[in-house]
Amino acid sequence: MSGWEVFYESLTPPDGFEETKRKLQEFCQRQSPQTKIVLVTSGGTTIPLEHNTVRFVDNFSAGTRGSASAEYFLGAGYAVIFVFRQKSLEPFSRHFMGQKFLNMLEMVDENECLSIKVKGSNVELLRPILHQYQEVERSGRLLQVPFTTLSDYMWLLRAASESLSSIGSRAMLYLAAAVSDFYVPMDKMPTHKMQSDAGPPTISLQLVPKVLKPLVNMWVPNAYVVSFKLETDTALLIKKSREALKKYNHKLVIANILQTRKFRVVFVFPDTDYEVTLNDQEIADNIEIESKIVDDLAKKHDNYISGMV
Ligand code: PAZ
Repeated sequence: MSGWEVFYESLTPPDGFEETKRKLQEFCQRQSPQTKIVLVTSGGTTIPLEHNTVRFVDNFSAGTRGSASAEYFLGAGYAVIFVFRQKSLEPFSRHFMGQKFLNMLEMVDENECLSIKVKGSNVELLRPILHQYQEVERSGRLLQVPFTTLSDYMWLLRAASESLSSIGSRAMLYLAAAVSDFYVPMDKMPTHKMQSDAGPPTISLQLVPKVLKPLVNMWVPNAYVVSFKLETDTALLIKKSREALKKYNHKLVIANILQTRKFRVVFVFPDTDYEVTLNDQEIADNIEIESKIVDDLAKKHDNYISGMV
């Protein structure tokens, strides 16, 4: 068995996995024969430190990239499988997180009848979002699948990829989730909450095998696969992205730096690369970089489907 197979054997599937797998297959079969389907992964995986998990290692990702991109893919006519970290941002509802939504409302007391209204200009903000959301609900073009741990993510990624294999080149994978490179194997994890009176724990992390290889070569060999690369050291960004393309043989790496990811990414191909950016005016106008990323990718995907690349 190869490294990734041994790794999968050691992982427990998430609760309700068989039901989720059935939903994924049914979702792909239900779409019309021309519809393109994109799998968007979003948010960060956790690494449990105990079987009865009280503590875990997490990462910064809020799911902004993934949830915004999912919306733009829906706007471009795609059906979307959104595999996301539970409690991270989701398409549509992301616009109304925290107190933002409450601040859009006002109470109106008319003739002793109390009602709630959307305040003035917020109507204009809400209308297109609600409109798109309702159309997506009606057409059944969005399937949301939550994960928490690295193990959940791995099982769901494989199941979603395999469901997509039946639609060949009409499938795109847009792997924006921040997936841990390290984990604590099940057999190295204590059953119960670690106790401080046992002294400071030594936690030994192991490397997560790269599943992009089986994904590209075996699970969805005809899909348009796009991965993301996040770095904090600019000097490594393009080099590491090219190495990934060479190793896994997929179509494109979208490279970004932690601090500038909201207004600059680099599309890296085996022999070329270019920037996609927002200028000051676009930032002031609240344009999201994901709209540009998705616009560009949808064109590339069309060319790929028609055999032009
Ligand atoms: O979720 P978010 O919008 O805060 O961040 C997005 C991102 C930086 C996680 C994504 O653009 C990305 O680069 N994902 C891959 C990370 C990696 O290198 O594993």
